[in-house]
Amino acid sequence: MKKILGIVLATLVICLVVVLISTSAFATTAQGTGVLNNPILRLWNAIHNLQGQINSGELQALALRVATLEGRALPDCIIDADCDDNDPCTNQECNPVSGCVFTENAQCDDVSGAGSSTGITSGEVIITEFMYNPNAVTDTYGEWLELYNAGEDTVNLNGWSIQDEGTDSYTFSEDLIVIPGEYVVLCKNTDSNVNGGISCDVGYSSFTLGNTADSIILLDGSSGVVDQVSYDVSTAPWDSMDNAGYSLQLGLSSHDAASNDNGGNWCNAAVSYGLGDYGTPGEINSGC
Ligand SMILES: [Ca+2]
Ligand SMILES: [Ca+2]
Ligand SMILES: [Ca+2]
Ligand SMILES: [Ca+2]
Repeated sequence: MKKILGIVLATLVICLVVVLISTSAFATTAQGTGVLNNPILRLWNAIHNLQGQINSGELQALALRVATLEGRALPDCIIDADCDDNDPCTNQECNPVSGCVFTENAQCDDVSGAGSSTGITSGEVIITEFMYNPNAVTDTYGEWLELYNAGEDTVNLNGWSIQDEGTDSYTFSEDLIVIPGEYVVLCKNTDSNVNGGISCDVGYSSFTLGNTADSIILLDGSSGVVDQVSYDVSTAPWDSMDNAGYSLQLGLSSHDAASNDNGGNWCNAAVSYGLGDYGTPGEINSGC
């Protein structure tokens, strides 16, 4: 029995020594010769050296030498490591041979609109609320409108536009991703210090909401009409909602592009924001 215990104990001691030798404390070449006999230590040092080369840029120099030997140019991204195409729908990486490689990511699966390669022309983005006649600040500062993604596809509003029946027109020139069930707020002025206290997702210009009658027409990147709302607060049923400082909001049971054509499905907001005007910019409507 004592012999067995002795053998077990000796085995444990040997294992402990091997583990100690394999730790970073021993993984140096400070033994004078610079050469290590122990294969485990050599492997350990090789890994550490490779790590150091990657960090120091020596890997780039190595890639350049390989490229030169193969008679091809070194991809630019090896030098400056910048492959960003500013497309939120792709991930990018630098391949040392072929250069920048872009792959579509899950963020924009089934995205419709600009920047998409899925071919979907429009989602069900609808107009759900708008402040046509603010009271706390002037119209130039305080007009805004709210869109809602009532569909099942994520949408990128880059390239989309808003128009009226006249000459007002604004085209969005930056990515604005709207996932299903999400609201976005478009503002005449995006500075919450002067726009009445609204947090905006994007600003627009060259587009004004008339204080009596007007239209909001939402077009996708292919100029297809996604939604339209036309209002006239001088006639029924809109006239009952003609109150300065109150947004016009779509009833919660009417959140589709056809139902919002009917003024009877709209009402004044009942919740105040910022400096005291009423509306729920970027949030679920307060109900009609
Ligand atoms: Ca106005
Ligand atoms: Ca207008
Ligand atoms: Ca409509
Ligand atoms: Ca709202």
